[in-house]
Amino acid sequence: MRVNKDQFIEDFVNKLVSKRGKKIKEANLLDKYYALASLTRDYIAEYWVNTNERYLKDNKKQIYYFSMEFLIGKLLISNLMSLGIKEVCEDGLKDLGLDLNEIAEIEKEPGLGNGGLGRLAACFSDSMATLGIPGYGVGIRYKYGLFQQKIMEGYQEEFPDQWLKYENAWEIKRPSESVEVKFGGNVIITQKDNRLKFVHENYESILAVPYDIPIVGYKNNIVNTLRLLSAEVMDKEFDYYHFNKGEYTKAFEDKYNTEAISYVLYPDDSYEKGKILRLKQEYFLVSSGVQSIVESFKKSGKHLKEFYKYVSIHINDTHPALAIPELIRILIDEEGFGWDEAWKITKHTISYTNHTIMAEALEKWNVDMIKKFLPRIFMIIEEINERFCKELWNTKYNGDFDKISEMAIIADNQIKMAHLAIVGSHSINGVAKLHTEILKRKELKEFYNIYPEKFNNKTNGISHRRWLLKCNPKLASVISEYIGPSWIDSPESLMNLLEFKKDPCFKEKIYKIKQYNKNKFANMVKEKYSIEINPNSIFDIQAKRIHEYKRQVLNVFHIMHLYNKLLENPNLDIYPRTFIFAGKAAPGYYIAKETIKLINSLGKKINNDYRIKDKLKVLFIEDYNITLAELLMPAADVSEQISTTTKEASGTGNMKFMMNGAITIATLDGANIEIANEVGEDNIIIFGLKAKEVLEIYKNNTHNSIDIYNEDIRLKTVMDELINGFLPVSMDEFKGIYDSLLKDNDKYLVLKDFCDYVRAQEKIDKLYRNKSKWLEMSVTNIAYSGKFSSDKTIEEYAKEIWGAL
Ligand code: OX2
Repeated sequence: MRVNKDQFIEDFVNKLVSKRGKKIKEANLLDKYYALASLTRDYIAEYWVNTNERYLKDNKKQIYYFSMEFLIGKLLISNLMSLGIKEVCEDGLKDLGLDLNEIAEIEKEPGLGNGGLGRLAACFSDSMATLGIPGYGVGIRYKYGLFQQKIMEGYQEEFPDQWLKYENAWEIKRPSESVEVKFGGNVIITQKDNRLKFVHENYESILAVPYDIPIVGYKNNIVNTLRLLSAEVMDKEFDYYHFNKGEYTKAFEDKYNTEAISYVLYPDDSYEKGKILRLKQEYFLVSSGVQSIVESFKKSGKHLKEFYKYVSIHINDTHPALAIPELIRILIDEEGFGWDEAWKITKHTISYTNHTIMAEALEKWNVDMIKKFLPRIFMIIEEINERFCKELWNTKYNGDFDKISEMAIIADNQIKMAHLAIVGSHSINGVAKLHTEILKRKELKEFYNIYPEKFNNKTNGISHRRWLLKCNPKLASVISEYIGPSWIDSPESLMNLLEFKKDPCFKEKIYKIKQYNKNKFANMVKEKYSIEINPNSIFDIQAKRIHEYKRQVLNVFHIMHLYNKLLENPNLDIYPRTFIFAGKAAPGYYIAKETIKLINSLGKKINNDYRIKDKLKVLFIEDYNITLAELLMPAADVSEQISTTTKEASGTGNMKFMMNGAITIATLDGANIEIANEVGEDNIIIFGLKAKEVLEIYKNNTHNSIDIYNEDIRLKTVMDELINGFLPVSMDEFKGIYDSLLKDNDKYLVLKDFCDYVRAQEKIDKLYRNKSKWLEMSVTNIAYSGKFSSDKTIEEYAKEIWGAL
């Protein structure tokens, strides 16, 4: 868009008056933020309206991306950048004596996601808008996002994330587009004209109120919509009968119970507990989403028979898989379709992404629960199951009861959501090549055998606009200086940087930018934690959810080992390193919380040990979120991607670090493999067991962690230090971790990979000393990172799954 500085200043000053009732002199930072955000939304509005109008006219396929999580990050700066007016605003504000970054910092980040899955949904939304794909995000407007993490005495403490405490400057509430979602009750079946009729009775109604957030395409005048739904009571705000009796809690009980549906995001990443409230959240999302889509489709005048030709509904993992029976319900009960046609329309409309093979993350709902809260939906799932089992019986598995019960959607009083998603959709994709292969050959092998055409791979991607252009402006600008700005529209042209990988002048610039970003980070650490870190040390970062399979403990063991070596010989020549950790643990995940305490205890001991002369520092930065990630990625020298091979479906942090020039130390897991294939083995440090070896170990149970413990004295020393008083905690503080590794035979193969990890870390120490070589590697990584832009991934989804390009 076009706005000049004078116009902007005038608009801003006026906005401050109209929105906040203040003049510049009296306005505080919050006033300035809300005035600027509101003005930016005004600027966006025109494009938003035009985009919606155009989508209606164009007759193109509309994509609805259903996700329980959207981790979009702060929006002010990125929206200004997408509008192409960031510089003008910055200048205008400067003239007024104001600083854009200071104002932008006060924005509250919507933490509506746990980690990779939610951030992926955000990157995809960004890419769809930028590519001009009519894509809508559909999610929940949780009143409280992922908890705020504070570290107290080394322990994680959780606090409510009050991101809506003031107001959300970007959203527009649309009460007139609210829909009713029904829970509970019973279904009456009647017969009329040879057709069964299903009438849902005695249900409880909840209102789903949409709030729309603009998703601004990058300098293309397109603005898509992220629709977040909030639960409200239908009509009766409170009960006068109880109120008059002075029973205030009772008077508001219904309202509270209803609204609780959209209160809190479940803080579990790759883990499902099967709780009723979560089930209600999931159905609330899909029912309101699907109802609105059908309504707006009907307004277009087209026949519902053709629904799937104009609408794709994509489900982000199985969490929104109830969209399948919900669409069937609407088509049959409300629109009068017969089963066969409703089934066909639904299957062709829905596609599904699987994000994990870990058993504890696979959703299973208790039959009685679904029956009670969603009686009609249960009937439909039963029907799908019956027809599917019959199909198996009549085709491939005649007489094979075991096979059929293994593949059934309903078995052992449970509904398996992955099976429902596979049977009721036309496409199932994994999120990296290895992950998709494991789905096809192992975890979902039986389904692949009968539906090979449904399975496909779509390796994850990240938005290079947020993860380079916005978070690392200095690097972005030097890249444009050397290869021109075309990489912003076509990220694969970052490859042109390879030409400069041996250019000393270019490399020096890259070095200086990294130093600048490291200094910025070090200053934050000093200010916030009063810890001095050496910006000339290697910044070695592991930032992600705390999970046993991600193996933060392996990283810790290596640090302890280095520390032991230094205690033995304080003059040991190791390159100074700062180990930085960040990430949240699910509040009920005991070992993950112990791991946080372990990192902090180790940090306390090492950071205060003068004997090792500041060669090592260990930091745990609290409250990892998108905002912190935007500071961390540009400051990293080393990116830790050390999951147990086969367990990390893809990873996306790996791509963000790489894009900012960090060197990855990694197992050949998830998308690490594809990163390694791009940059070549000289530009990434690979260690550890290969997928085949891990699968073999799991299959034949050939692994004994006690043997490894007894054979490797370095490892034995480190392990014993967990429980012998070496760390400044009670002796049994880390017994849980210790036992999981020895008594429980180390499910995630930490001990098995330790030796090779130490070797790989020694390689890093050597390589970093060769500045020229290191920078060459760093440039190579940046150059190939364009291949992991979510624009490319979304193009593949659009062409190969949605048929929308
Ligand atoms: C995550 C996966 O663990 C991660 O490997 C992947 O990169 C990300 O999704 C995006 O695809 N919950 N979170 C995930 O899976 C589940 C389930």
